Amino acid sequence: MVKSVYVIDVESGNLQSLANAIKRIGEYDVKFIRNADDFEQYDNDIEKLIFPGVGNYGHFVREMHARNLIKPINKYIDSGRSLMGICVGLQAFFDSSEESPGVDFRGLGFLKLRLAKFNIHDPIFEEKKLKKSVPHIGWNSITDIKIGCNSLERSKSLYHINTFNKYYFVHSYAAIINDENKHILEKASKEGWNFAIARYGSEKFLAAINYKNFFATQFHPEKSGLAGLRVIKSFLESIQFADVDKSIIQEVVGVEQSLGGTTRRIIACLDVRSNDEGDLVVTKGDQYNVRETASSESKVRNLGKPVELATRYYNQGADEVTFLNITSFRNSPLKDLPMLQVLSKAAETIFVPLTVGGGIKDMTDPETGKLVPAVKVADLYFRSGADKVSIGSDAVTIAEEYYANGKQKTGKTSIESISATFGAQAVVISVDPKRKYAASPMETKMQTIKIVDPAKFGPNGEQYCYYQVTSQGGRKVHELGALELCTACEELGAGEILLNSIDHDGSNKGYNLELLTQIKSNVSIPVIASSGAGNPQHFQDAFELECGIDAALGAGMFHRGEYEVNDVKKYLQTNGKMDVRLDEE
Ligand code: 1PR
Repeated sequence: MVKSVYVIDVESGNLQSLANAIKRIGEYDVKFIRNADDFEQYDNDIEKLIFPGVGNYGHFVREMHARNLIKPINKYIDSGRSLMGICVGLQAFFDSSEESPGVDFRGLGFLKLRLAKFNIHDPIFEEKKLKKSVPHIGWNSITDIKIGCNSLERSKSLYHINTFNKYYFVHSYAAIINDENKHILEKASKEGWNFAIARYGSEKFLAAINYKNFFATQFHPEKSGLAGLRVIKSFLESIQFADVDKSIIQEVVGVEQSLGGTTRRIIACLDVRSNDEGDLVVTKGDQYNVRETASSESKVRNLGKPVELATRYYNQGADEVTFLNITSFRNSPLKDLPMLQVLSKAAETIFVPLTVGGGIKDMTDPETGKLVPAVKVADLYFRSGADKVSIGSDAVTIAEEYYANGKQKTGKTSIESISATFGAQAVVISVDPKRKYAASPMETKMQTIKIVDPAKFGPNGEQYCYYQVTSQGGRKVHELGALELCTACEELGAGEILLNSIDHDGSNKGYNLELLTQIKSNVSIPVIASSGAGNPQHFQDAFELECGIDAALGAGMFHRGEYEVNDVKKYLQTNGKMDVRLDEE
């Protein structure tokens, strides 16, 4: 008999993936509760209720109040039935958040904790003259599981959460354990609360909480691969404690954790476009030329089908999958945007974060002639299963206008509106820069890079260069540097940088390390190395940069079958002594 699982939906991000995860776990169907009336209608049937949330705490709590959900949720909990919170859903169990100060943003208050933002000036980063990337985006482990006042032995798990697997976190705020709230946590432990604790840099925070009939995770179990699916399954089957499967218990000698504690994140990227016959295919540029030869008459490289390849990379251990729609379908009616179908299908079988880019901006729906704001376009993608959207060309326009009007924020740009609604972590900026040589820094207003290796001097011996950004897939060059673009976008609320390099794209000669260093040394948000990876050593070169690259992306080398994703991870672990997620071996 198919059992129902109820999910509270306050329009806060990607619930499609959670529904897919629940269906993948067993014979369940998912029903959404959007307001008090829905609660009333289903109340007596509900045995398992999940409370997911993505993005902005204030938006989430405000919606809870606006939909009159506070009272029915409390009544449900008092009835002793099971409730699971996810991410902002966990945060709503607490009292308040620095993210949304003000009395009308009180949470459920089960614990009188106030959520705080991670500190970018974390001492263990500062001593290396680095800043900690915030949001905390990536795969991290649990350092300790407290059952009441005692630590759970490592061979046991709490709802299958254990200290060996890695879990996907994406948040800027957390219940950070500090001197002010230690007494609250100690009292709660004595009263029977259980806590899973993780660390990000030198800051320890609550990664999961459990008290009697409710349980919540700060990480996203629906995006944490098989390890995460086991957590949801344990909740649905009410398995609070269990032995850790022997296959999971692995101690790897000599591996060094990153400063933050997150693993080296490996992303598989699929550039998607329609071929000359109109089919959606995965392609790959060579310095952004996706045709088989230089001639524009030649065929578009066809490397496979988007969902098939993406699922293959997920099964190979990809920590994230990115789809870049490189020919935004300008004439496609909004509801028929081809990438929506790709994402819906991909989200059915891929349980790690999905990013989609290409055409994310205000658009006019050719069918209705109506202007559709970027935040609505993004919402369609989130509802189809995306966790992040990537903005390319529009970010260049926004940054140019931002500088032109004296760095005044309008609040109306795609970056600001999507970030404010879905959280900074949902907004990636895809940068398509092209090197420009300069004989001296005086030649340009942009910040230049001094070329150290004479073999890399310009054709006329230029010893400086800077990276001009392009839009429209490299076709339009702008008098704006990659650094200036990235700092503007960070100020406007972007949560991550996908740093491509047209010069290195498709070259198999390795990433553009000087560009990566310039950008990562000047922003406080995660930077993804992209373009040029041809072998596992290239990933290690990027992660060994002192600036602290957060993730690295590959495309061509995976599409051509030269390497699998886990080949890169095993190399990083054995050769680079780096901490990677190899949970699904
Ligand atoms: O401008 O917001 O509509 O977004 C368009 C998106 O499509 C941007 O993210 C832009 O980077 C991307 N794009 C546009 N044209 C191309 C092209 O190749 N002609 N893809 C393109 C650029 C960059 C990387 C690359 C990896 C791996 N691809 O994703 O695929 O660096 O390459 P590798 O084989 O070297 O590892 P908008």
